[in-house]
Amino acid sequence: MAPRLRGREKSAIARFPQPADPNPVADPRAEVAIIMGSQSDWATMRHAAATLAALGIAHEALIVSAHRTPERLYAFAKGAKSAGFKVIIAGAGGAAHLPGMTAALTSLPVLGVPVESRALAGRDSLLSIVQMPGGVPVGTLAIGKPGAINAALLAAAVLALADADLADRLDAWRAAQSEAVAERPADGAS
Ligand code: RP5
Repeated sequence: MAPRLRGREKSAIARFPQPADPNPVADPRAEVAIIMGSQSDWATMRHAAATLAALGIAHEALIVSAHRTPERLYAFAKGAKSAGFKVIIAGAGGAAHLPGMTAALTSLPVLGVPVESRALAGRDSLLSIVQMPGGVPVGTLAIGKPGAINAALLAAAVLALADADLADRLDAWRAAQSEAVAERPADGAS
């Protein structure tokens, strides 16, 4: 049974408007939800948002903490499919149970991004997310910014299966990436 939510808490999750900054506008077309355990995760997860934006994929970023806002997590995950999301990207650090808990509550694909923790450089996050027992999968990406970018690219690949225009944009993105790689290294280049 869904938890009973009170006034402010209830309105905070209605079609998942933003918890303040930095991404305050709910987009009714959003197919990808980017959730994260804390505002502090945004420095990493913003790279997923930027990659989706570059590919023209509507998305929504939300703070949903498994341990600080468990009822928000429950309401989000149970309602994500009917809200129109098709893929969930979940970033968390430390004892990072957000992706696994989300996957337990929805049949949507969940991609987990281990956020680089201060104490253990993200190894704790990685192991917390990647070691799901068989039966409830979380697709786990690399620690930090590369994982956030790749989560967005994987989400794009999933959506592109049913969206030929997006498939073309994704191919173009990959081609541009290839073209940007010089054949020879040079001093001062990055
Ligand atoms: C996790 O705890 C979050 O995902 C974050 O990576 C970590 C630290 O959170 P803050 O203490 O910075 O809010 O829940």
